[in-house]
Amino acid sequence: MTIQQAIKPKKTEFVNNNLSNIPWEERPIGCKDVVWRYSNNPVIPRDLIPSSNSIFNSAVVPYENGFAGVFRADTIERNMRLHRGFSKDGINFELYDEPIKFICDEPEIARFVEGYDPRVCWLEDRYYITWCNRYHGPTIGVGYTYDFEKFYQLENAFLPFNRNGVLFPRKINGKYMMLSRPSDNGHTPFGDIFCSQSPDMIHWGRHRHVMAPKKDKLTWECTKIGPGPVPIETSYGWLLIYHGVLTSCNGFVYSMGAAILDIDNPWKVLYRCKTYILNPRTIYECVGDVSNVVFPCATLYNADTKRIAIYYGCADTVTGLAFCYIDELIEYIISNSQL
Ligand code: BMA
Repeated sequence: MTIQQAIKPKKTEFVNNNLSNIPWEERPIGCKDVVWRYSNNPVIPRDLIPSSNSIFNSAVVPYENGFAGVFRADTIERNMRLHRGFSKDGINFELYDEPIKFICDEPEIARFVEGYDPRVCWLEDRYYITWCNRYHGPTIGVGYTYDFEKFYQLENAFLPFNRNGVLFPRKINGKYMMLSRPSDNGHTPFGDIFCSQSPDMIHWGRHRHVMAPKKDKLTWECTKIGPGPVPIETSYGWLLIYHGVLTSCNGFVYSMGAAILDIDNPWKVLYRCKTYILNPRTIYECVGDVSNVVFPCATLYNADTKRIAIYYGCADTVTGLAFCYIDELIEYIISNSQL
């Protein structure tokens, strides 16, 4: 099977319908924050599987009667690998110790096995996975699964160097669309978000600039920004949760921010919240392999209850959960917007 054949849609019996029991905890009494943390964080400890040094920056989606995910686990040799896992409640996870092995008929693509910072997007009939894939430097790997058992790998979306590939959950104007953050081969002291289009998930072009860091003064997002979870479609536009980075005298500080993008032209930013919505404050966000990092990679959204659960990496070590109400978050973004 060639990569081109592999993307032909197949019938799937798996339905992405379980949003009723997303993890949830009400805002603590006295807390006024628009986003609040799960009281029992972290939900995924660093050593959940025998091979892991750390499990963070990971993606969870509804699957069958519970949840499934693709998880970034760095090994005790400090290799970066993607693992699959399942959960009944979105809080207690079982991960496979064996890393995901993508089925790929292109040896030139298949021979690179390093992967990190996955996002998972239900799109049309399958779960697409995008991740930071090493190919002569970081770039965006693209693959898919129907069942979280077999995983298929497509072509890399872009030339190196690029990180944080995030798909929109439906075609827009007949095209697949992906946000990403062109980078360098190291720890990248810069970075804007771009939006690219594709007719077939293989060929990506029509690149449009979305947002730059706010460099004019020292803000929480003055060094670089990158898209986080798959955007959520709302009547105001696409709700984008993203990360923004400040360079302090102690190094990078990664916070979580939010913006609303135009529904048909998602490179147009309608609202952009000038404050962060979550920043590193707890011990598990401030102390770890890389201190002072909150890095959102997935949300679960229940449109009936208007609840959002956000999965985010904490200090490049463990995985945390945070919560918000979508209406409150949108109101917060709009009333604190500064483009
Ligand atoms: C970024 C990525 C993330 C990581 C973050 C903080 O460049 O590599 O995986 O969480 O740095 O170290």
